[in-house]
Amino acid sequence: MDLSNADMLRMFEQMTRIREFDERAGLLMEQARVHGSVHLYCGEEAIAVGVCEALNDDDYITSTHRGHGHLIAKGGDVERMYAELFAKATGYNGGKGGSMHMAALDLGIIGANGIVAAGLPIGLGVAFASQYQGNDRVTVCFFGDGATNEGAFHEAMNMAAILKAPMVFVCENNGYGEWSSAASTTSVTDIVDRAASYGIAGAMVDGMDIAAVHEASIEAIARARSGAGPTLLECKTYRYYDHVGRDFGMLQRDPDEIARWRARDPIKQWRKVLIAQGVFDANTADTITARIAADMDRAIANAEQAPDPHPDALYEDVYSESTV
Ligand SMILES: Cc1ncc(C[n+]2csc(CCOP(=O)(O)OP(=O)(O)O)c2C)c(N)n1
Ligand SMILES: [Mg+2]
Repeated sequence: MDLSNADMLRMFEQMTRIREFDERAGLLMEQARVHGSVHLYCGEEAIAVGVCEALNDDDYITSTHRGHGHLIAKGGDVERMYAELFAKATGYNGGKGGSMHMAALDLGIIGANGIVAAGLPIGLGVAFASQYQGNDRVTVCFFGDGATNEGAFHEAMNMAAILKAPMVFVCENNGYGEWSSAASTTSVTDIVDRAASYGIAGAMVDGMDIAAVHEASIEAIARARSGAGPTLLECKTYRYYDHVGRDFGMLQRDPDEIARWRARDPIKQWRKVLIAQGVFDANTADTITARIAADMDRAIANAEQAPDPHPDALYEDVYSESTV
């Protein structure tokens, strides 16, 4: 893997941006300043950034209910994202979608999705369209371990294998679906084992190690782009906070388990690598983090003051079909 200093720095900045965005999103939910719930990506940043750094700008992603990290990694503008949480007209969906439905088609972001595993068949459709149109775009579907127990996962995997669809299935295995452990709901320990039953390539990586995620993504994306078919990429990771918000009080997780994973924090690990390689020193790293934190505070202030959607917008972007 050939990463320039600029690449490594951008990856650090993007992970930090996601962390700072979601720490604040959790706080805004607790303060009841944003509408609806937010599912925080803290702890999982290396996956979104490691994968999206390997994509071209015109490639596609589908996301999940825990989608802020994917959107930022694919180039999402944080002020427009906060505006969407505040239900403002300047939000990505004009304030009508909220956290779980943000989409930015011009960035190749087909959409977050509140329906677990729904992004897989949608992504398959997008990948099929690319294949049909003869362009070389790749589609990445992000989803959790829980999603792999849904019928939609299995149907999409099978059909993607048959079509040799240009896509990569990225499973973020954080060990939990809502408040249930994967061990109590999922028949395999390693989700990657499910790739074999569809005859597609599989790879498993440490999702806390951005270099490992990135390297595996480059290989899987190249396979998809060359017409050799999809890959199931399992990234072992951990959700620092509760299923919804920071502390919903629904799950008593073992504090040692949380501490063990936090000790392997993806941003801290990458920061150490960059310092060791002379990309920056500790002071510069802190300055960058402080700058990004200040950017977030500014984005929140601007987004919160943005105009509400005009009542006339109620019927825009709405589709319904009548047979009457
Ligand atoms: C089809 C469907 N079933 C159930 C739910 C409720 N639900 C929301 S998130 C979630 C857990 C998903 O777990 P996982 O796929 O591992 O993602 P994670 O939250 O861990 O990132 C469930 C069951 C839903 N939104 N959609
Ligand atoms: Mg999970």
